[in-house]
Amino acid sequence: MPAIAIVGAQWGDEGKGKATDLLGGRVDYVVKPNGGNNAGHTVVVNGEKFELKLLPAGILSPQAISVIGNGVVINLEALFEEIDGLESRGHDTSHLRISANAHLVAPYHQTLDKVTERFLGKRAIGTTGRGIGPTYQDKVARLGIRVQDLYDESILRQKIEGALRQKNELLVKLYNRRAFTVDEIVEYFLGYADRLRPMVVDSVRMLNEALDDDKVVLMEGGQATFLDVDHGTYPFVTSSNPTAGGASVGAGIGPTRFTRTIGIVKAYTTRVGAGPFPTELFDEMGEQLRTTGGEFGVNTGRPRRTGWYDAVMARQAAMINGFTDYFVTKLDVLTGIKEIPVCVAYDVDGVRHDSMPMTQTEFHHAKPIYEYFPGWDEDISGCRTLEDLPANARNYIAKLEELAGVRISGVGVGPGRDEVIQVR
Ligand code: 2SA
Ligand code: GDP
Ligand code: MG
Repeated sequence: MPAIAIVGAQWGDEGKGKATDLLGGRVDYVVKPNGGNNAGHTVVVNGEKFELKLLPAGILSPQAISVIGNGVVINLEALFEEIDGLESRGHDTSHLRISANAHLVAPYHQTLDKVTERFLGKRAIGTTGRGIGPTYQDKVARLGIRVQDLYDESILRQKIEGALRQKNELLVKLYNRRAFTVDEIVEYFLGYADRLRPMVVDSVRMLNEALDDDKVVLMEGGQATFLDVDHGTYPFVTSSNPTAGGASVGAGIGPTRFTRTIGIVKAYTTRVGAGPFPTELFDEMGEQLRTTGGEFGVNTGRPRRTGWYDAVMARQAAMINGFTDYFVTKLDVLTGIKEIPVCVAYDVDGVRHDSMPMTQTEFHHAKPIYEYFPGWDEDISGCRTLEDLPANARNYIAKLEELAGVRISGVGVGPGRDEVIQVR
């Protein structure tokens, strides 16, 4: 009954999509437990590139059932756009299931996301503008609209009336925007109801019964540990829990059923949006990582901020998620760098910290303390075992393993599905 979680260990875009795709061939269910169409996963299969946002990357594994879990917020327009996009490329999506308890992103959530960011000015979070935060806000405020509401029109109408009473007040009085009418929102949602209906399931029961039958269920986290609303660099975070605990809640699978939690970590670090980033590079090296690594948002196209690997974060993420193993991606991007710095601790106002400081103020003051490791020049994209790697690359991986205190079970050496070293 193995339930396995894949979790981003940094600020996202570590290559979770690729890791899921890689394991997807060997699992029975792939579940997205959190987030929405703010996520962006690029998966390259046989040279063909797929950019997934709302759909789990598992959708590319036809033998696995793909599930959008109860913890996800769904933009129906984006959902069908993605489904149509895949179908038009000859990819079957009939194995997609959607939780009746998942929440729906409404047009007013997207407007609110954008105007709130503008309102915050210099304090803006740098959200993806997809309405994710406002939808989760409504979920917690008990003003949310769920998938199942589409199938009871009178309930749907009542809920939308309730939500709009508050939203229109905000939009009109505070943000000087137009009010939404109940009819237009009801119409918007009902326009998708029939097409959605065959996919809607009691996903919690389905997944737990599958585990009872010894099926393998893989949870594919969106975003990442340091974007977690509880454990991340608050307030510069997303509005869900993209950690292993969040995967348990967002799929409705009890924590005792998890046998593995895999942290996906890049061999360097990136971040999109605002917030502290101790190892960030502002020089040509930062630009080199961005260009070589193709570090641009899948969803918004925004250039990602880049910096060196941060072992303090890796240890913290391992602790929060109880990682059983790490999968290090994009080692190939470091090829050609003479000496590779790795942040092993922070200097916070003259005091050394080997673990994450307690407060946000301290983290904002954290300066990286680096150790330097010799680089390599050889093309490593063809390596398939650790032994194939140049000695310095092998040494770099061994150091990351030692610093994180977690076994490294895989190393990415290129974007392709097969460009990976699986460590036995
Ligand atoms: P939001 O929209 O409310 O979730 O934004 C809040 C913060 O969370 C960050 N965030 C992300 N960071 C990295 N990657 C994400 N997905 C896309 C990708 C991003 C893109 O895979 O490339 O295309 O820009 C993602 N989603 C949310 C966000 O930047 C805010 O800092
Ligand atoms: P996710 O959000 O964690 O799924 O990651 P993204 O898909 O947003 O970003 C990761 C990017 O790195 C994608 O373009 C992947 O194709 C690419 N990628 C994943 N693993 C590797 C790797 O080992 N090497 C290289 N060069 N690219 C990789
Ligand atoms: Mg991404």
